[in-house]
Amino acid sequence: MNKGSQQHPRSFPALTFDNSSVALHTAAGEWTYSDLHERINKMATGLLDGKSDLKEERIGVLIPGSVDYVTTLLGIWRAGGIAVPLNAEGALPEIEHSLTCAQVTRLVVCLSLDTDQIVALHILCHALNIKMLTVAETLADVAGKLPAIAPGRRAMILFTSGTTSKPKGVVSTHKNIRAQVTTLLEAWGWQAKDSIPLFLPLNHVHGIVNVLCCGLWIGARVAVFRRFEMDLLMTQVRLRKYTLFMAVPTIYVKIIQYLESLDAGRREAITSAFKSMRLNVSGSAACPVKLFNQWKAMTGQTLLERYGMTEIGMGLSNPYLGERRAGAVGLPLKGVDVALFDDDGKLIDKEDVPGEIRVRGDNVFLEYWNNAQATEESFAEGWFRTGDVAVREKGYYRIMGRSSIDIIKSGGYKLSALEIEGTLLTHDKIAECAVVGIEDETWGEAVTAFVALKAGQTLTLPELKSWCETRMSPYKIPKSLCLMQTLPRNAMGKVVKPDLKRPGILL
Ligand code: MCA
Ligand code: AMP
Repeated sequence: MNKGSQQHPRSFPALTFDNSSVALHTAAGEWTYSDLHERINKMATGLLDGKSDLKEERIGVLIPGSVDYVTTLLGIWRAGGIAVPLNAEGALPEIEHSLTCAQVTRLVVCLSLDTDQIVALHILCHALNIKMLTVAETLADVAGKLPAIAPGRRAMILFTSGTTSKPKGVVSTHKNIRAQVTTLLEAWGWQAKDSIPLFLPLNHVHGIVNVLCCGLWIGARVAVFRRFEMDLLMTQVRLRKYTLFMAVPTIYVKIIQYLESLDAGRREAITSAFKSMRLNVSGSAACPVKLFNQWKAMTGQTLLERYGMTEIGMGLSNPYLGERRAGAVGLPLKGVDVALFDDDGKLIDKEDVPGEIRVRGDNVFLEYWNNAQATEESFAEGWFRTGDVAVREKGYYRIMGRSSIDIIKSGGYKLSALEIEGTLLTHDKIAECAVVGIEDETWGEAVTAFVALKAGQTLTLPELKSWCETRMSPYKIPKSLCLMQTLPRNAMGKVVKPDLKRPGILL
């Protein structure tokens, strides 16, 4: 195993590899660790543009999965900047929020984005006084001297939805990322000979930390896809290109549906390839027991379910060796303190008593960017308050739900009902609305809008969806619309959302 992280404790270890093994496999070709190492250092040098250190300048990254994405992310880290990865499929108002909130001064884009999107980004960046650049024009001809980065410095801002209407910027330091990576390397037995596909969005911890950073840290091969593409991915799986597979439950559901659509021979070729892998991991949302059992029956793989959050990386995990229990998220990872607290903020030390999960450790983020109040409110006596409720049963944690009904998990994405409601309320025809997540086999929860229209107005779901297209990311757009005369409210005038989540409400 490469001992890079020990030789160079201050820089991201991917940059300490310098050998001819394949680091990245992309549609455009393969990149060895030496190639990547050199390219990242040239990018860092180009970003520095004569300066000795970026000193935590925020640099946006709007690039789909590719060598350019990796070069930019690690180039920013190497030059002392803060990377702000953005949703390449996000709507313009969302991108604008992230850019302004994080006070981004430069945005690295990829010219293969849609032309209309590039034009719109140009106009936006001009208005916000942000310099837009590409990787090709930024790469220096030769790598220059790069700064030493102290571990406590800020490395990344990821936007996450919460109980407030607009997403908040979660700031992680180099030390946080290192802690998040190294605990997983050990827990899941990562090896340099591993090979893993990366098809998850690259503005979230799951794709960035669990797959990309872990893979590059250990010296493994990471196969980067522009996005999740079933046929392409399954072809590679069938060719037995991977030893590891990490995905959200929705993706496992979609693969099962895909496999069921194949003839027996092709299905068997893929299921046996999954069977031969070292490990299949599920996370970002609850893995239903039914899915766990279906996957095992179909592929022979016992899914390893783990629990994490943007603010903490991973906190709990079923064991790599040992019992992987269906419906449970296992035990605290090494170096991560996890405990349950009751409503009065008292530690729960008994089993079978539900409480809020709170987390401590080097893995826990530093702050919400420029939001001291939200940062302060999210900690209690040094513990980060996740807002998730769990119970400990026979040693293992089981997630029971969230303390806020306004957070929806759809296909692994965390969404704020309030943010979606805020946008819907700007629709001319909508008088009042409430957004909830309704249980759904594919998505986990499906965004559902309950709407009361202004007098004399009509609105169909297709009309609403097309109106939403330029205003929110595709995965936030309501999957169902339920028109009501008025919304159910309690004596205080607050919408009674639990009534709207009742099973069968949409029938
Ligand atoms: C796509 N659509 C969705 C979602 N994704 N709708 C609701 N929820 C979604 N998650 C929309 C599409 O825009 C499209 O709309 C329709 O659904 C069908 O799209 P389809 O092609 O089937 O889906 P897809 O484009 O293949 O995407 C599905 C996906 C994707 C691959 C599961 O959602 C995904 O990558 N999810 C993973 C998110 C993730 O990595 N989360 C980690 C954050 P229309 O038909 O109208 O055009 S959590 C995290 O990082 C923490 C730390 C953790 O614990 O891991
Ligand atoms: P995010 O803020 O996008 O990082 O999403 C983190 C949230 O995803 C957590 O607070 C949980 O609500 C949820 N989550 C992650 N993993 C699991 C899991 N295995 N089971 C249930 N919920 C999960």
